Amino acid sequence: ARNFQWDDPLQFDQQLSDDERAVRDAAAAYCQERLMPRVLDMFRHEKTDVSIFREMGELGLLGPTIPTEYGGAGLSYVSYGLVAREIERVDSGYRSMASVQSSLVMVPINEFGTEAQKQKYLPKLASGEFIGCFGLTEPDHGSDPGSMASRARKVDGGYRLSGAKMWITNSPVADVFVVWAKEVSEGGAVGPIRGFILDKGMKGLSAPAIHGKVGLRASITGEIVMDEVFVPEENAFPEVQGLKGPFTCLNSARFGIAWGAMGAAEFCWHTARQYTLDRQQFGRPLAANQLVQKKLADMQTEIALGLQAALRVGRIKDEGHNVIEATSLIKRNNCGKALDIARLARDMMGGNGISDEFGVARHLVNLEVVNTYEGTHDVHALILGRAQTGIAAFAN
Ligand code: TGC
Ligand code: FAD
Repeated sequence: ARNFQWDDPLQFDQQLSDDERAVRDAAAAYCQERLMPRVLDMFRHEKTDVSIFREMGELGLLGPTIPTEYGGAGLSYVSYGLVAREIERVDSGYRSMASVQSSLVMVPINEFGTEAQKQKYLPKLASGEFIGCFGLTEPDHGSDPGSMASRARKVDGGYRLSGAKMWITNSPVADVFVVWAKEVSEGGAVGPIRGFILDKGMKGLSAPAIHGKVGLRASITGEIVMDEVFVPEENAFPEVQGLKGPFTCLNSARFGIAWGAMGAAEFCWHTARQYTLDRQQFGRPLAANQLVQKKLADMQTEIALGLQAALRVGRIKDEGHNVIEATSLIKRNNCGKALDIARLARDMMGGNGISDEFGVARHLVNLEVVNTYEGTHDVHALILGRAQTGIAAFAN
């Protein structure tokens, strides 16, 4: 019997367990029923609906990999990837809200936090009662966070944090700020990067919104401004030092983004396929043209391969092995390919492709951001280049 399914050509579905399919289906139902109807208005008017955090929290979509004793769902990385794909099938901005909370805020607290920090923050982040953000990028230090200018000056009982973080997802609505800064000893010596948990309302802490983004408009972005903010010792991560701290969070977030980008690409592919089947020009469907079919075949191929790659990396990760470079490979490939697919789909829909009503142009401008954040497309090439030549192209 022929069992070729055009929308699952490599039988991705059959490689999932029943539990994984159940997680995927629950996420898909929520995303299609609750998020999809809201996205056009929120994107068009640059609105962020914070109730989405609570809704996602109720369904266990925040911190899926965090142990259940701290309110997480205790699921595998593959399940986390499946959830990211369903959320981003609707909008990369919603996936951003969730992946920052899950990977960039809950992961470091779980990995590096004290027992008291875990008890205090994780259950409320998992339920969506607290909203979290992650401050690494600065106005003058993006791809090179190791050169950051933020400082944590050691003082009696804690630290005084000063500096500015730029392009921070969720910051204007955040209750919890995971911030990275270089420690300065009481004698004035600049030490390693350390991580701190700041609470909304701390004196000297503010988070103004950044307006006018042409992509990711349903996800609020802001700065984090720290003017001599006193952070008690109990709010510092006690042991982790150096770039390993923030990069551990990025490993998890980049993995989810590689899956999410495929969800956005699938939306664009399916929309373009249906559109070209329905739309008649020259007396027949657009889909009857060889040029159009070639584009659909290219989309199908890249998505099928990208999903297989993401699943493979997820399986290795779930076995507990190191996948740092493999994560760069799938983040770079899947975001770049998704962006190409969104552009093709936009073109295939002619003038309608430009309208936000059809969703494809929205995905296209979102994916421009997704290709840039969490390590740009080219920075991931340099990580892979270093890993195969032994030469760091970005070093002095
Ligand atoms: P390098 O010499 O490579 O490494 C310094 C130290 O860090 C360790 N390390 C890692 N540890 C764990 N995981 C990783 N992926 C690691 N990569 C490196 C490394 O072993 C070393 O440790 P040690 O003990 O020897 O000191 O550092 P470098 O400064 O040369 O790095 C260069 C480069 C380009 C690889 C790196 O800086 C980089 O990845 N830049 C990109 C920055 C980035 O991704 N920023 C993301 C900001 S967050 C964000 O965008 C959120 S958007 C989320 C959303 O809204 O969804
Ligand atoms: P730059 O580093 O200045 O790069 C500019 C260009 O130069 C890129 O094309 C890059 O590939 C290239 N380039 C840089 N170095 C090299 C090199 N050595 N060789 C060749 N080419 C190079 N950050 C956070 O910390 N937390 C967040 O929550 C967060 N959310 C974000 C949300 C949005 C909407 C956006 C747009 C960004 C967000 N970021 C966040 C920041 C994001 O991670 C950075 O924008 C990204 O790392 C790139 O840094 P940059 O913008 O400073 O660009």
